[in-house]
Amino acid sequence: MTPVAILGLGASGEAAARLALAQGDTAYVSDLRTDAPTATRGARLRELGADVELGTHDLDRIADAGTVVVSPGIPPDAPVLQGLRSRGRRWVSEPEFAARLYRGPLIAITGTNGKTTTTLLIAHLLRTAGLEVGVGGNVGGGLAPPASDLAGIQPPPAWFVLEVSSFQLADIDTFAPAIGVLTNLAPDHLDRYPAVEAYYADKARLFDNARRDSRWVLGDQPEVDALVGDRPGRRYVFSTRRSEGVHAFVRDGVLTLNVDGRQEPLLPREKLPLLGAHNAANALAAALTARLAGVEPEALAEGLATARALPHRMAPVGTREGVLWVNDSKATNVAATVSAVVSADRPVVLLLGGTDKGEDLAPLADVLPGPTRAVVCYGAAGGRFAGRLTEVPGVRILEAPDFAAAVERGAAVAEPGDLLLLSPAASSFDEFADYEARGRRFGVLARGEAA
Ligand code: UMA
Repeated sequence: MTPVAILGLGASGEAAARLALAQGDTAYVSDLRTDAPTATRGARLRELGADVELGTHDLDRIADAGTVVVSPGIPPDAPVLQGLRSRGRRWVSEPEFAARLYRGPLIAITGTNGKTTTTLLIAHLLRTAGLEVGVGGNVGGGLAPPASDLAGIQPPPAWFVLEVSSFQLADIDTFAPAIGVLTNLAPDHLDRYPAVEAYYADKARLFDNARRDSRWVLGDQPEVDALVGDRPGRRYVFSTRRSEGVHAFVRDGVLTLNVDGRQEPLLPREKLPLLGAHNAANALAAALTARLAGVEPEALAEGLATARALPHRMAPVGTREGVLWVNDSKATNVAATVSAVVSADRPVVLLLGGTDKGEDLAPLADVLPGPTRAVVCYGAAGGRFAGRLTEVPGVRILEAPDFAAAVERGAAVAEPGDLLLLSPAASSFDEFADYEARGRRFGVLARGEAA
């Protein structure tokens, strides 16, 4: 019998296999893909002693394994999972597998939006207070490792901080955070779930192993409240909408906590280096969580003041002639750009364009002109974007043939105090390898480094 069978050989499958091998177990790892990145991962694992099979899943062997670990990208209706189900075999997600081996308390963060920012900010606040932290999970993008890579940290850190997705929560069993954070809920992943209720039900599994001493940090939203229901544990609510009856809020423009009846003002909202209204909520969630983990208000204030935006997500990259250049190149769809526009607290010159994915622009048209002084449409999508948005009363549309011309045009019409915001609502492939290359180019132009 193989002790551990791992389904899927992406980042989490590879990490889970390494962890199994480090525990002295043998591991059978299989993935339907045979492409070069998967083969490279497979070769790495074989060198460590794993049994790797690409192009198929050996159902008999998997069903016979001691533990079956499933990657989050494998949907519940995948034939291999149907096969296991029909044999009455259960499986676990990768964070469940990993967290069983953690020797230290766990903070788990989930929610539809803001979970990566909140996760990394919690880690930053704990570290600012001098605590050792193992941070990772669903984070992705090379910003932090999968859950399994944290299990081997020696000596164990003071806190494990894990972002967990609904896909990962779906297959937990004993997973029990000391502090669980649910940032907010909104419909998402409807390509995988039959209905939003099923998505929320997986999120609700965060509370499966709730105990009286569990602590829950919750967004101020009826849906969140309903999801917690009557689970045990103490509840702490953060809110950007009210300051009464909640534990983290903005009062007189200051991010403030009140966990045990005492107000603790932390930092003026405007001194938070993270742009946008949604980041005030993320900062409140993170500060509240770190406070519950024992961090003093002074260290929280210092940590909030030194927080940094994630690369290519509402990241300030330079100031020229009083205009703040903001790189939100990760906004490759309409929803992401809408959230950037509505979060702006000053006039915006918006750079919009790239490869047209054919998305409906109505949600963007609905929030324009909003804070925009002008919208520069460029690249392959530029013509359609300009045509659609010109219909919106009060929007000033400019057009440019390509990215460089759009940046130049935008910089020319922006006035001191404005944001020049690259939040393109489209992918970048007409001119760049990916959104990161586009964002880097914007940074180079912001700093005036271009030839
Ligand atoms: N596969 C099979 N058999 C099948 C179906 C799929 O073998 O029947 C294989 C695929 O070929 C693929 C693997 O299974 O190689 C699935 O890999 P994966 O998609 O789980 O990829 P990972 O690299 O392990 O990344 C996952 C998360 N991805 C998803 O949840 C889709 C990453 O989250 C996460 O960072 C990583 O684990 C480490 O924990 C990314 C994400 O987009 C960032 N998450 C979603 C989100 O945040 O909204 C949920």
